[in-house]
Amino acid sequence: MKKTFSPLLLFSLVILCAREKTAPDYPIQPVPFTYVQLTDSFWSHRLEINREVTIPSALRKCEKTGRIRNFEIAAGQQDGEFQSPYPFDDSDVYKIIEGAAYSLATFPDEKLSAYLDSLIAKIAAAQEDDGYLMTWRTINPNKPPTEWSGSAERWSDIGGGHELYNAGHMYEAAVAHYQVTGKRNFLDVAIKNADLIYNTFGPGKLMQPPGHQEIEIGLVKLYRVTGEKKYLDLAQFFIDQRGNSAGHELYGAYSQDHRPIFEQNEAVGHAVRAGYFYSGVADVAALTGEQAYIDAIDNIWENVVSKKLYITGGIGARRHGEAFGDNYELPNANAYNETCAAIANVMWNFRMFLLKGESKYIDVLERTLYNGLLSGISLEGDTYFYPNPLASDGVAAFNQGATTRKEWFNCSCCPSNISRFIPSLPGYFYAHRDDTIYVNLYAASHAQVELKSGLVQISQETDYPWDGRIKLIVKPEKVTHFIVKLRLPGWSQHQPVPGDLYTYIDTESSAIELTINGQLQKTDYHNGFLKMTREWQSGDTIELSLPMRVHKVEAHVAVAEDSGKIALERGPIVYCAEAVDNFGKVTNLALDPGSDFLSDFFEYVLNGVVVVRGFAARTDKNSQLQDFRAIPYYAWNHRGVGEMAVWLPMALFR
Ligand code: FUB
Ligand code: ZN
Repeated sequence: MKKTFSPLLLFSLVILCAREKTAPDYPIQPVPFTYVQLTDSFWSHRLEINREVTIPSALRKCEKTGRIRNFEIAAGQQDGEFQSPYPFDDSDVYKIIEGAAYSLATFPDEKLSAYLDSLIAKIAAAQEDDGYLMTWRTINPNKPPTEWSGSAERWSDIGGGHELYNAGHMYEAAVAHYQVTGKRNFLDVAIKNADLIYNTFGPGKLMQPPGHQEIEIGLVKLYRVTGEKKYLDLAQFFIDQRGNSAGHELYGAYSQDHRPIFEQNEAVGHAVRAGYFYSGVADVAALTGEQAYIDAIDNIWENVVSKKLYITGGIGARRHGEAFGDNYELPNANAYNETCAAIANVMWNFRMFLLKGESKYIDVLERTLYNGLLSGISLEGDTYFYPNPLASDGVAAFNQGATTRKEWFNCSCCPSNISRFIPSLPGYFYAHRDDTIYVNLYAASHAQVELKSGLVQISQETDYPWDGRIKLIVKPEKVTHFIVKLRLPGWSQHQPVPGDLYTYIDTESSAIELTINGQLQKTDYHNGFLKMTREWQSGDTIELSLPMRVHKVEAHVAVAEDSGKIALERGPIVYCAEAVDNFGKVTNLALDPGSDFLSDFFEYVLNGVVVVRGFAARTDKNSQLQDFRAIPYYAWNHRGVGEMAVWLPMALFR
C-alpha cells in the first residue's frame, strides 16, 4: 500500500490532538482523507484531473483576472487598481490554495508547494499591520468594487461586504496548508486576522453576524488546530446573532437572518449561505454539546429532503436570490442548483452523519456527489456549470450567458470550490467511533482506520458505481473484536431519498447478499447500516452485492413540474436523455413506466459510463416507438449542445 501521509502531517495531527481530550466533539470521526487512498477508475481519475488540470488552470485564471495581482497591489509590490469584479474574489485564491494543499498531501509536488509559498508571501504582505485583509479596501478604500461592498470604512457593510466570508475561506485554506505541510506561514496570517475579528466582534463590540456564512466553519477549523477556545466562541457568537435583532438590523431570510436558528424549521434564502450555515451550526453543536442546535438543523434537514431537494441532490431552486424556493418548488429547466450549493449540501450532510451515525445523511450526500455536484465540472476538468438545471432546450443560455460549461465566470465561486472539494473527497468514505468502522461510500480504495483497539487496514475492491458487487478485505494488526458497519444505500432499499419526495414506481426488489469469508450472513440492519461484529482476523473478506437495476422514479404529486413524468436511475446515478443519443430531440419523447430498461457499460463513451437503453414513444408521431438512450446526468453537455431532460412524460405503450 502506498504511504499516504508524511511525518509533517503526523506532526500537525499531534497539534490537533492538543485540544482537551475530554472536550465534546462529533461522536463519529471521519477517517482523514490522507489515510484513504482511492484506487478506483471513477474517482481517482477525477482527483488526478483536479491536480493536473483544474488547480493549474484555476490558478492561471486567478493570475489572468487580477485576483493574484490584487494581493500584490495591496502589498505595495505593484501599482494599480483593484482588478477583479467582486469584493469576495480574494476567496477564490484561498479556496484554490486549500485544494492544492489537499492535493499535496497525497501527491507531493515541490513546484506546486513552492508556488503556494510564493502566493502565501503575497497574501501575508497584503495583510495590514493589525491583521486586516481585504485587498480592495487596502488598495483603495474609496473605490468599492460593487455598491454592496461597503464604504471606505472597514466593517461598514457586514451584510454585503464579504469581509468575514473571505476570512472564513482564508482560515480553511491556512489550516489545510498547515496540516499538510507543517508550515505556519499561512496559519499565522489567518490567526492574526482572526484575532482582529475576535477583538472587533462580540458582546459589547460589533454585534452583526456576517451576511454570508462561512467564517463559522473556518473559525471551528482554527479552533481545532490551535486549541484556542475563543475562535469557537466567536463562531458560536455569529451563529447566535443570526436572527437576533438585539445588536443589528436583521438582513432577512436571504441570509437566514429572519429569526434565531432555534426557531427556524424551513430552509430559506440563499442556498450556499444556508448550507454553510447549517454546517457551521453542526460543528458548533458537536463542539459545545448543545442539543438545541441539533434539533434546529434536524428540522431544517427534514424540510429540505422532503420538500426542497432535487433528485440530483441539488438545492436552491430559484435563480432569483440563488435561493431555496417554496416547498415543492422544483422547476427543471429553470432550476438554479448552484454547484457551490451542492458542495455545501455534501458538507452539511456529512456533518449530520457525524452527529448521528444514520446512513440517510450519506444517502443525500451520495446522491448530491454523483449527480448535482459532479455535473458542475466537465470530464476534462477545466470547464464548469454554475447552475445545474435538470432540463435544457439547447437554446437558453442558462450558464451565465452560455449553453455549455464555461472556463470561468466573473463570479467564480463554483470553479474554485470544486477545486478544493475534489481532493478532499477521500475523507468522506470512512468513519469510526470507538471500535466501530463505518464504510459510507463505495470505491476501490485502501484505508487505515485507528480504532480504540488498534489499527485496521481496510481495502475495497469494486467497480462501483457501475457494479454493485463490493469486496472488503479487513486487516487488523492482530486478531481483534470490533464492528464493521456497511452502509446499505437507500436506493437499494426502495428509498431513493429519506421521506416521500421521490419514490420508485417499480416494486420488484432483489435481495441483498452479504457474506464473510464466503459464508452467507444474517443481516443485522440498523440506522441504514449492515452491522458485523466479530473477532476480525487479517484477511477476513466481506462481500456485499447491491442490486444494480434501472429504477423508474416518480416525484411527489405536489411537484408540479414533474407531474405525470418519470426519471431513471441506477445505483447512485441519475440519468438524463440527451438529443445526441435520441435522434436529435428529447422533448418529443415519452416513457412507459411499465417497460424495462437495460444497461450496458461503454468504455469509450464519456470516459466510460453505463448507458441505459430501452424504447420511447414519439409524442409527435402518434406514439411511434423508437430506440431510447440515457446517460448519467453528471456527464451531459459533453457532445455538443442540444435538448436534455431528466424527467420525461409517462405514456402507456400499446
Ligand atoms: O457571495 C459569494 C458567492 O458568490 C456565493 O456563495 C455564491 O452564491 C455567489 O453569489
Ligand atoms: Zn458558486
